[in-house]
Amino acid sequence: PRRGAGQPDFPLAELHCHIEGAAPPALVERLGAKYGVDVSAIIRDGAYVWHDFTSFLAAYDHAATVFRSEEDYAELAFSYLTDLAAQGALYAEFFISPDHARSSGTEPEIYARGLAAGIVRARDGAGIEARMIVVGVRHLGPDAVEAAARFAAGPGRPLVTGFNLAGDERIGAAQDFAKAFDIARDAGLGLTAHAGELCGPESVRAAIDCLKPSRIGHGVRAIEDPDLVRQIAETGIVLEVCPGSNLALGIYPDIAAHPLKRLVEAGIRATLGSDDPPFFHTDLAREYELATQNGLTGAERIALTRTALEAAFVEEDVRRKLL
Ligand code: ES4
Ligand code: ZN
Repeated sequence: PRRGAGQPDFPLAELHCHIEGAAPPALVERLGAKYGVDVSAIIRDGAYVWHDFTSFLAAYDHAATVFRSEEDYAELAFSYLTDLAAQGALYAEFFISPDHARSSGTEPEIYARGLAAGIVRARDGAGIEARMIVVGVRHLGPDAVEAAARFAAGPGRPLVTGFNLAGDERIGAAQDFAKAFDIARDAGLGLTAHAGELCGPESVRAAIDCLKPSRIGHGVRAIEDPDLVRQIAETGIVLEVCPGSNLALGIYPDIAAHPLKRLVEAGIRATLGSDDPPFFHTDLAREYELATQNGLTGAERIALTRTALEAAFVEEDVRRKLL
């Protein structure tokens, strides 16, 4: 493990990372050249270029189109997970999107199979364990999100253990996606949903009430409603907090303004995630450093990892070995 100055001396884990959002710009440029896809509009001087959430999503969508073969996806998952293991992580869950697979001309089955091969390779090579969570993209509408849920629920989806609602939180109502979550729940998948990032506490409330997830992606803007903070603490819903992402997107102006410490002090169970690390110039080790800068104690940071393992969508025998 990478253990430089200031690196935590306890294991890390993350539950919130979008796999195409973890693609190193150099890998996207290499595959872009291989497949004749011009990526110069989204990568300049080796870094992704975007200026707000909408243009970030567009850059992400474009980067995703250069991953085409089963081996491209295996390489993507392997590179993400071995880098994470080098930071000291022992477990990760990452989001996969059948809609993004299709946009690159890849069958979602091939996409999931390639990514699963990357997980197995990283487990054998670096000792890190991982599972996949299928996302529906909310701005594509309820029918697309239901189709994603049906894909996640389908037979023969090795290492897929959860379902999530991603995309633009400002589009559509949580209620519109209740049927997709019923499909995923009935298939035995773990449930999480993005809310309380671009929109406020009313969005978190709607996600909890309509979709009944055990975890919320981000959820940080729950801090704006003390009754909601109490409810989340009392019910034990876990927040997948991504401070570096929030800073990059300007949700908070600086780390001192971030509500992580206040959420933890209110008794909310939280974990850390890197979300889309190279897009947001972050990685999981930096997320733990940001937690320190936000005022979390050593014990509170260790609890972030423990909560991740407790809230992970993983088989109980594997969880027991990790804890
Ligand atoms: C997202 Cl669809 C998607 N991809 C990457 N990052 C995201 N954040 C929210 N939705
Ligand atoms: Zn996310």
